[in-house]
Amino acid sequence: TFNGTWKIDRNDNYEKFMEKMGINMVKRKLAAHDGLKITIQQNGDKFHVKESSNFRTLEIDFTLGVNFEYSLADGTELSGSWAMEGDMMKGTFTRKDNGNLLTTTRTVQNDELIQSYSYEGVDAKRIFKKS
Ligand code: MYR
Repeated sequence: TFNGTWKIDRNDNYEKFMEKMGINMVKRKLAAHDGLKITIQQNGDKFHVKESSNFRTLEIDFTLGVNFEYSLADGTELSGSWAMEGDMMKGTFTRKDNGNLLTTTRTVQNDELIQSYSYEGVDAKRIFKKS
């Protein structure tokens, strides 16, 4: 279901979310149009994710239920893991700088990948189309 290359189509409340994350206005404006593309390859409980945007290109490997480190484009470091709950990926990450929780989910609905984010009571979504 998740396998393939997904290109950002639209955002929902993403600017408010980034504001809550403490990202300044200039960076928020750039990040709202980051052209994010993610390629997901799932093999059992192992994932390989290629991420590319106007900011950077990187590749991430993780295993469901196993903690790993991930840095946001602005350098903010997270530590946490993904788990599968039914057809949904659920990520639980902690910011290393302040210990706050960031949760995220991924689902595929009507050929779209919907990633939700939640931080300190602010929810956002980024919606991707298969490319
Ligand atoms: C991946 O599966 O793509 C790698 C791990 C993702 C970790 C969680 C991503 C949270 C990103 C939040 C973006 C917030 C920007 C302010």
